[in-house]
Amino acid sequence: MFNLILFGPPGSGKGTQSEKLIAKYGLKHLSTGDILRSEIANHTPLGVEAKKIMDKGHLVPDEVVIGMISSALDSNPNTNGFLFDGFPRTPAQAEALDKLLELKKTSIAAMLALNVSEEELVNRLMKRGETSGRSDDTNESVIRARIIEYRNKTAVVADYYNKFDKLIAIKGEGTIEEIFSALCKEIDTKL
Ligand code: B4P
Repeated sequence: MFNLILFGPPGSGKGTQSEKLIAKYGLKHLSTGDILRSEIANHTPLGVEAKKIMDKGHLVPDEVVIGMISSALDSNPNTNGFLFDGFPRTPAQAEALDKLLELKKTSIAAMLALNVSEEELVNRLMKRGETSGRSDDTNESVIRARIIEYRNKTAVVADYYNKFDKLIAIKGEGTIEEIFSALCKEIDTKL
């Protein structure tokens, strides 16, 4: 199995680039944000609790997202590999992911980290909020809270993968195609 993490702050292009990467490399896309939004849309008890947290721009508790990823891994035994999008977002999630992959006798090949300035992040998310219907994209103070949460709890996850020499930084500003080719160039060296 060939497993990648697409990493970066909210609005850095993870969801956008994931769609293109899974099509090119035949990986299974696992986005914790998408799984949570599907729980919300289905009004499950998990979704009702998650919505309250996401609407404040905060992170959902580790045990909830780790449980979601564990079941998603079990449900896809025959995949070529996984593309993790928006996960792991804390060091505890990163450690749990390593253990889950070890049980499946596989590991992370690389973490691709998209770097984007804070003003560009806010602009992109406000723009998406005009059409997406996502309640966490329409209010600038919630968007800023998500960026602060990223700085305080998530940015450090890059150091975790850097220790294992798996971190690859990518410029996340430019056209979607330019960023996609920069990502592919790096991924191709790992195949
Ligand atoms: P996510 O769903 O992961 O969403 P996100 O961080 O907002 O970024 P996303 O990937 O969707 O956006 P993209 O950058 O592609 O998280 C949402 C919430 O769920 C979190 O705040 C948290 O509460 C919760 N959550 C999720 N995972 C969790 C976890 N593991 N632990 C705890 N809580 C968790 O795109 C943004 C916009 O930019 C788009 O409109 C796109 O069109 C545009 N764009 C993309 N590339 C561009 C480019 N090159 N130029 C211009 N615009 C571009």
